[in-house]
Amino acid sequence: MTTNMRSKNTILNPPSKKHLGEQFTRAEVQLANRNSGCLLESLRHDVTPIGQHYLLSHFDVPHVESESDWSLSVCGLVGSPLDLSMQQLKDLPQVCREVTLECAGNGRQFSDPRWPSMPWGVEAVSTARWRGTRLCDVLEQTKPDSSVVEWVFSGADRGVDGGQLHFFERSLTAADAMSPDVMLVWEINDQPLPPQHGFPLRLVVPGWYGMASVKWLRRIEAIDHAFEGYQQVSTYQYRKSDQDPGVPISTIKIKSLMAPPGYPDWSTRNRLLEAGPVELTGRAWCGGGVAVHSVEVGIDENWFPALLHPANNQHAWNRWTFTWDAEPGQHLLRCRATDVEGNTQPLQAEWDRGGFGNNSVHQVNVWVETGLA
Ligand SMILES: Nc1nc2c(c(=O)[nH]1)N[C@H]1C(S)=C(S)[C@@H](COP(=O)(O)O)O[C@H]1N2
Ligand SMILES: [Mo]
Repeated sequence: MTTNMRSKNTILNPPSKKHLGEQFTRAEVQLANRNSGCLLESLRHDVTPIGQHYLLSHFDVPHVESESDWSLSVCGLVGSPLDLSMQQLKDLPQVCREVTLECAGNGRQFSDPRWPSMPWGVEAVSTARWRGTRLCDVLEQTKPDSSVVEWVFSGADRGVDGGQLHFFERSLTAADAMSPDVMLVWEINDQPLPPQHGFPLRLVVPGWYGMASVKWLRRIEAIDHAFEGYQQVSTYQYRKSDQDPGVPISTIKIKSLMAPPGYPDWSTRNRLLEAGPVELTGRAWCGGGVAVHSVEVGIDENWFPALLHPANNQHAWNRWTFTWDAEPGQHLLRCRATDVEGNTQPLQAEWDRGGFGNNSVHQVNVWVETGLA
């Protein structure tokens, strides 16, 4: 961001942010009520039902009555700028893909001390069937200049963070934007996008953490330098300390979750199970075009190989299953995935200043009894 832009949009008395301890604040609970995680039982679906897909919107959901009110402008360092209606976009060749999205802040509540932001547990991950058109085809139509370094994607939502008033904007390098995987999307699970998921148009960047998939997309601009907007450089960086300039967050790390077995205890979500054989199941996924290699299930201190089922496509999660002969008593169940490059989920969360990229293992507390009626 230029000095000029920074001073223009700087708020004089921004709310201060400090790391938090054990107690959750009212502000965090308010964010948690606006932004929901997937229901863990929905992990049994290959495609997360609409309404159970996790949700993360930083500012207000823009008010858009009709897609006829919308157009996408593609501008900047291009020979032929475009202004496309939704109908013109829908007339382009369509692609439909199942893609697993995960929020980079998933697992933040386990980081100690914790950054004041959306206090995700483990649930900020889902898989949807997205329909749209390839971004690269649209970009190529504009005859981009050879000086283009990045493409900036602007959402219609605007708000304050870190004392800066800004639209939600993210960039991709010219090479990443031209990947045939990246989609301009208007449908989720065969329905028009609901308002909260980006109606009428969003970007979906398979294999990347969710922040790259800009919702309410209304402008794409070609620029000849690295974009320095707030959501690009001031946040979404892995940082070891307040002073650390950070490493940009991009693709999704190897991770897995378990669909909690048995019956939930209402307030703790701990699980009650009947003794005997029980099929444990869950999902494992990894971004950046790297496949999942294997999943292990932890029963107390022992680890066992799970059966890994093929994914529906390269951007969607895998299902895993494991049959456990549950014995009476209390147990800790865990799952741990490894990718084909040999990266394995850590047992403990690695601390990050913003609480990003926590891919530590999922833990489920169960108690097993005999003779449940
Ligand atoms: N315009 C806009 N796009 C956005 C966001 C946002 O706040 N505004 N949130 C991002 C983040 S952080 C995530 S994880 C995903 C979540 O997408 P979903 O709410 O459809 O699940 O959207 C991304 N795209
Ligand atoms: Mo996110």
